[in-house]
Amino acid sequence: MIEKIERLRTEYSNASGSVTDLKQLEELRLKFLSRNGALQQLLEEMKSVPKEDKPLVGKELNILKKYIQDNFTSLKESLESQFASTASYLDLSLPGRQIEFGSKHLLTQTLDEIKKIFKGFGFSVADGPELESDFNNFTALNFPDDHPARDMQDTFFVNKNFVMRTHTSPVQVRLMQKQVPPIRSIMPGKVYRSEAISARSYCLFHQVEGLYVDKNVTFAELKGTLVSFARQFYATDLKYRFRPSFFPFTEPSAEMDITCYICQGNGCRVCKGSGWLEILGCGMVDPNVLRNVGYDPEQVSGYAFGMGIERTAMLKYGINDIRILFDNDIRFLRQF
Ligand code: 2NM
Repeated sequence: MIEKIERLRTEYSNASGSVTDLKQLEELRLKFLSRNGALQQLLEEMKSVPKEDKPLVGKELNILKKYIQDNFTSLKESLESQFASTASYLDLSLPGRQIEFGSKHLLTQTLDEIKKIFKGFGFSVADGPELESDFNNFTALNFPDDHPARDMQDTFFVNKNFVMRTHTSPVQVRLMQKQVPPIRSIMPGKVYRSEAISARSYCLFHQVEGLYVDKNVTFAELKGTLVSFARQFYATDLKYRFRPSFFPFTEPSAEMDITCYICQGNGCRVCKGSGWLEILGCGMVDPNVLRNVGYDPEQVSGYAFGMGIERTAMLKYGINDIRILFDNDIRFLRQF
């Protein structure tokens, strides 16, 4: 029996010495330490050892058992820590991970396209701060003191005299204040409105506004420019109409509609049965605005227009919820 114990010790010692990975470790466990393993078998044989030999054999068996268990535990720990480090997992034959390329957000793509068209008409691109004075955002633009847009419910007031701009028109005010006509610029950027968030409106969105001020600028030029824009941006063969409207900063003012791209003007869900889609607002710059920036309305005139970029992208690509443009869900973004 003592001999068997010695043999198992040697056998285990040789076997454990050649274990180099976790799979071999498991084989070692099965062979020596499991319920049917060699150690257990030897322990069972204790039953048949003569009574007088039991103390000695038992002692030797216990020493062997402790040796095997301790050795196995430390071997397991060292192998596990070794394989937990990445270096030992480095498999140079694995195929490389594919690098994901980003792309421009749909809003950026839409804005780029709008900019490109207006640059083609000779417009430059200007920008300005998102935090604006109440004067630049409202007063200079001919908003009366009691205009509802000044209401706390529509505008984010930072303090009594400063607001998060509610449109990009203040950039035009700044431009006119520091430059003499001719001015021919578009102003893209973020604007803020304190509105309930829904499928159609968000507290932040993007606008492009445009301005042309010079001697003898007419409404006919406004129409010509915007119709050319719409034909390049939406469809070459579209029909359009200008509906009278009202803005504090323009007189006369209009909204431009194009025939619905879904139903070709027959009436559908997107155009709410009318056959028309509203794409932008526009008008002749109000003489009061020209005066407020130091121009003489007897000498110069101008036209201006504005469109929401989210709305424009939604119209062009048939998107029915504005919030999806701000979610940054790549399943959506990848489609464009
Ligand atoms: C619009 C619609 C119509 C506009 C007017 C001016 C300014 F500064 F010249 F008076 N800037 N933008 C304007 C006119 C904006 O957006 C729907």
